[in-house]
Amino acid sequence: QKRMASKETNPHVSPRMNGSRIPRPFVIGVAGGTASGKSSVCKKIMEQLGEDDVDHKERKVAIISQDSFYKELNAEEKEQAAKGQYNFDHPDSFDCELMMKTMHDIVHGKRAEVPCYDYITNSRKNEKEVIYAPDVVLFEGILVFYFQELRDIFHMKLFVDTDADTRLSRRVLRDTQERGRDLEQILNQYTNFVKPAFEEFCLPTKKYADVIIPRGSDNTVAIDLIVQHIQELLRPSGKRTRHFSEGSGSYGL
Ligand code: UZR
Ligand code: MG
Repeated sequence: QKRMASKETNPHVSPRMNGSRIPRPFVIGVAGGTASGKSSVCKKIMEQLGEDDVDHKERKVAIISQDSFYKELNAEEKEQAAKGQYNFDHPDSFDCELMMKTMHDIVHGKRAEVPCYDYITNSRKNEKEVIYAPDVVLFEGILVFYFQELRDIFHMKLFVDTDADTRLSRRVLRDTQERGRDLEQILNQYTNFVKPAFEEFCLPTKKYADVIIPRGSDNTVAIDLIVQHIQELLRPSGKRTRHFSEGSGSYGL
C-alpha cells in the first residue's frame, strides 16, 4: 500500500497516453578500471539509499553489472579464454544488442531478465536475474561510458578512480581466490589486454563522468554526498524536485 502511494508521488514518473503512470527508474552509470571498487561503491550507495526513512527503505535499488552482457564464446574462443588469450576488456566482447535491449526495458519501467555470468567457465549460467521496475538502477562496468547509446540513458555518471597498482593487486587476489586462475595467467592477461584496453577504451571515458570518486569505496565522503544528492532528486516533494525526461539522461528543473 505504502509503496504504491510513494510511487504515485515520485518525481520520476511520466504520464502515459492512457492516463496511467509508468514509474521510471533513476539510472546511475558507474565506470572505472578493473578492480577499482565499482561493485563496492554500488553496494554502499544501495545500502545508504535504504537507510533514510520509511519511503526510502521501501525503495527498490537494483545493481546490474555490465559483465552480465559478455558475449557467448564459441569453442575456439573458450580455448583462448582458458589460456588467458581472449580479450575481455575490448568493447567488442560485449553483446551490445542484448545489453541495450535489456537496459531499454529497465529504463522504461518494464520487467527485464539479466543473464548471470560465470567467470570460472567464461560463460552465461542457466539462471537469469529478473529485474522488476526498480526505483534506482546502478549499472556498473569497465566500459559503461564507452557506448554512446548506453551513456545517454544515465541520469548520473560516476567514475571510480583507483590507482593502477592498487587495482592490479586487488585483481590478483580476486582472480586467484574467486576465479580459479593462476598468477602467471593473471599477469599475462593484465599486461596484454587489461592494461592496454583500460588506457585505450576506459580511461578516455572519464571525461563523461559527473563525479569522479578517488580511492573508490574507501571514499565515504564522496559516497555520502552522492547518496544525499540522489535522495534529494528522488524526494517526492520539496523545492529541488526534478522531473526526468523520457528515455534520455537529461532532466529539467
Ligand atoms: P571488473 N573478465 C574475466 O576475467 N573473465 C571473464 O570471463 C570475463 C571478464 C574480466 C575482464 C575484465 N577481463 O578485466 C574484468 N579480463 O573482468 C572486468 N581479462 O570486471 O570491472 O569487476 O574488474
Ligand atoms: Mg566487477
